[in-house]
Amino acid sequence: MTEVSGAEQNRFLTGDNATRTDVNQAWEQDNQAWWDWYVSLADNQDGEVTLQELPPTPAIAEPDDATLMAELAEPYPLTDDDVAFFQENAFIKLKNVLSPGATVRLRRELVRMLTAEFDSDLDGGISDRFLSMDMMWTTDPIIRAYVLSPRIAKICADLLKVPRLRLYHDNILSKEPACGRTPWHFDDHHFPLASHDVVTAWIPAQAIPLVMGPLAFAAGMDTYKLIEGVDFNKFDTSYDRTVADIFRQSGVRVDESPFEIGEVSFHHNLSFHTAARNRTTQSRIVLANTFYADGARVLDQPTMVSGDWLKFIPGAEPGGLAESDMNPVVWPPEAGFGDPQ
Ligand SMILES: O=C(O)CCC(=O)C(=O)O
Ligand SMILES: [Fe+2]
Repeated sequence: MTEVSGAEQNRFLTGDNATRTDVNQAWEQDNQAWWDWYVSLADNQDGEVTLQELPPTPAIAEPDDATLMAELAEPYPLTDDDVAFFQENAFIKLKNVLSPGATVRLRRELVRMLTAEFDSDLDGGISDRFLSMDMMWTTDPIIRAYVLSPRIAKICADLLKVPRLRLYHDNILSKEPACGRTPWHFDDHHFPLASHDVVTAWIPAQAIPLVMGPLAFAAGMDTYKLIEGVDFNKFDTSYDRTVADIFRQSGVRVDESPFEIGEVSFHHNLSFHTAARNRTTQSRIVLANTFYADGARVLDQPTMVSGDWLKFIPGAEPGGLAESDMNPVVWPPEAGFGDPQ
């Protein structure tokens, strides 16, 4: 075991995670502490931060429960070109996955949960942090509808070209005003799954203009290979900086574009992605749901970069099947989606 010098320490790490330089150990804190640590690995050399006030969202009527359920079950008109784009680029952004009303309702529901959890108003009540909540589908019927949505699950299954998909986890993510960049990474590094049939539906709960820091993707299913020789440093911003330099030098195309209301992105676990600072006075709220092909196994040696993954696959063993009551099959959908709980 290598001891770390004072200069290498990261104030968000504790215990073994702080004193060892490698990552081959369990994460020792909760998943909120994981995010606090993780965003501290982003290179933020952008000087003084001034926050922009966005125009108010136009009044949009919200769907009632039955209308919402019907919308979340309705198939999306995904084309063969969409599937080919995803298979080539490792991500795709699709418009009108949610209606404006379903997006506004999602934001209201997520704000309700975040406000209760963090005991503070959003949109400026908390500054500079990346807030996270997960497993809310198990207790909240409305979030459950968005997480288990057959509309979204079918898009994911078709993009991966797999017949059966399970839920890994839901993740409510709120990048608060002034919170800095999300470091460059690919989720293969995060999920303890021995599979490349893994996709995340990143569902914004409002439009995301550039100034709010939309998720941005390096194009290419093989682009991650450019990074294979780069050591991950768990203490500082060097990994993020090195990845950005390599992509710049290699001329990798990065899609950093705004999200319209209702637009959703889907990224493969081999997709490298990042997001800029939130330079607005509004929280950038997203529901990010991750799915994997039924039959996937857990890695032989999950690392601390997977956070508290046993919360998402309780009872799973390293090397064993990734399958628990917390990983329902979302595609094909269970009969009765939308029935009252
Ligand atoms: O929301 C972000 O900035 C990062 C999210 C992310 O990396 C993911 O959902 O895989
Ligand atoms: Fe990610």
